[in-house]
Amino acid sequence: MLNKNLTLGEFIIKNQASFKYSSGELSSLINSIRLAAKIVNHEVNKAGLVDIIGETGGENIQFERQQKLDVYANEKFIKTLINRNIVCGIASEEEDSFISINSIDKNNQNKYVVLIDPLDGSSNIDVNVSVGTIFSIYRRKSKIGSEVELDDFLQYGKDQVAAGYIIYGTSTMLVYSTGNGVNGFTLNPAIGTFYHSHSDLTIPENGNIYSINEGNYLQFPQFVKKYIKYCQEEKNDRPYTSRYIGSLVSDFHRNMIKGGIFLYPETFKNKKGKLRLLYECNPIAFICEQAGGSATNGYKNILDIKPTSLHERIPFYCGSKKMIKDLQNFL
Ligand code: AHM
Ligand code: MG
Repeated sequence: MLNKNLTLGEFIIKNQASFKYSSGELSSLINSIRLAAKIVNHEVNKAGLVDIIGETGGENIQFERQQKLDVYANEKFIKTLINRNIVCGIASEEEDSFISINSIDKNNQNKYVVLIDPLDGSSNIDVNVSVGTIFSIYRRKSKIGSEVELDDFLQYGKDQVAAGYIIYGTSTMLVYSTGNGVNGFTLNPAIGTFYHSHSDLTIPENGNIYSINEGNYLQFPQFVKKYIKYCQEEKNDRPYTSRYIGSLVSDFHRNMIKGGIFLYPETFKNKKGKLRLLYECNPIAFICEQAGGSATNGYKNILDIKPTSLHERIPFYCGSKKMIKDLQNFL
């Protein structure tokens, strides 16, 4: 049951024992993400006020323009995780390669690696649209105390020990799961505290929202085109509506609460899809499945796909179970 006075810090302590590798390390990790989230939130909220918006002029590994707040969020999350001596490796959408903490601190004995998209949807910042942070946590596979290896990051999504996101929206929320359901926490900005606001979040089995960038319609695979037409047909049992923010965390969060499907197929421009398996699709798919929904690349469950490189992209469809099934019927 929801105790509305419970803070995220208290929730983490209370639920530590239910986590199968309960040693306190994962709790500290989530606590450090909570801290970085507050710092980034403070900066994102005043983005319209200070001269921080704009491009750095640099390009990240995917050759996209970086916004200054991307860089800021990337730095804050990485610094917080390193300073708190909580992880053994970090991979970020904004970094070309992963960071091995043992190359900084030879005595590091930590077990977890974190993969992070520090500020997703950042092209939306300068028009005051919600953006988000997405994170994914795994236990390392290589020997504790040694340098982390690429394989520590290229794990199946189903092996995530925790995943979540922060949505910097009309209110700021942190939503996460350690594999025992999904819980949401809303920030009271006046006192800087996240309160437990959404207990055991579940996505409706069926929904009426479809979210896709229809500007790319002509480039979509046939089954997606057919599905969109199916959603647009006027039938009483199919009262669909289209909602697309262009900010994955916000689009997914709305669909999880209301029931819906999010689609990002391959296009001529992005032949393998646009979204990244490790930083975006896996953590969102983990939350989606924990909430009772499903996530696929069309053919295979996202969480069952073996990653082959850090910045790999894939087509991504996720949301209410029945809607994913309907989509797959057109394959
Ligand atoms: P980003 O990681 O460069 O911010 O891009 C990811 C974002 C997602 O948040 C969103 O779902 C998608 O890109 C929108 O792409 P498009 O503008 O092509 O519809
Ligand atoms: Mg992103």
